[in-house]
Amino acid sequence: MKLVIAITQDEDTANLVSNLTEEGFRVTKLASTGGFLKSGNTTLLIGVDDDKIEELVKVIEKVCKPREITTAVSPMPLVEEAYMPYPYNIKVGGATVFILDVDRYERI
Ligand code: 2BA
Repeated sequence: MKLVIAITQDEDTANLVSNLTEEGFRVTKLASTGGFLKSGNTTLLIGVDDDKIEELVKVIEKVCKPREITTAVSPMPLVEEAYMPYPYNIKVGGATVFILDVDRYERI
């Protein structure tokens, strides 16, 4: 069994959770915050049998679309004196997905 941790954009969450539950996946949704943009995103925990992983990844790929956003957050550290708000375009998502081995799974 695997535990999939998928960090997704809030805009895709409702659609993704619906698609996953319709396909028979069990999902836990957590509100999270990206460290770079300091804005909300969603972290999904999905426990899944090994033979279902590719199916799961396909659903995530289908629903979660990359978006370009404009932010004043700099990708490079700036010294305070040199700080000047400047709009940057950043491509966010579709999704950041971690796939971990599960030692043991119990539903009690
Ligand atoms: P944030 O940390 O808010 O990052 C949002 C987007 O900002 C990232 O999109 C990336 O395009 C950019 N970004 C992040 N850190 C950067 C940096 N040091 N320099 C330049 N650009 C940077 P994504 O890569 O699609 O990530 C979306 C969200 O997924 C992240 O939100 C974070 O919450 C999570 N994430 C991504 N990679 C992660 C990782 N290795 N570990 C834990 N969480 C991760």
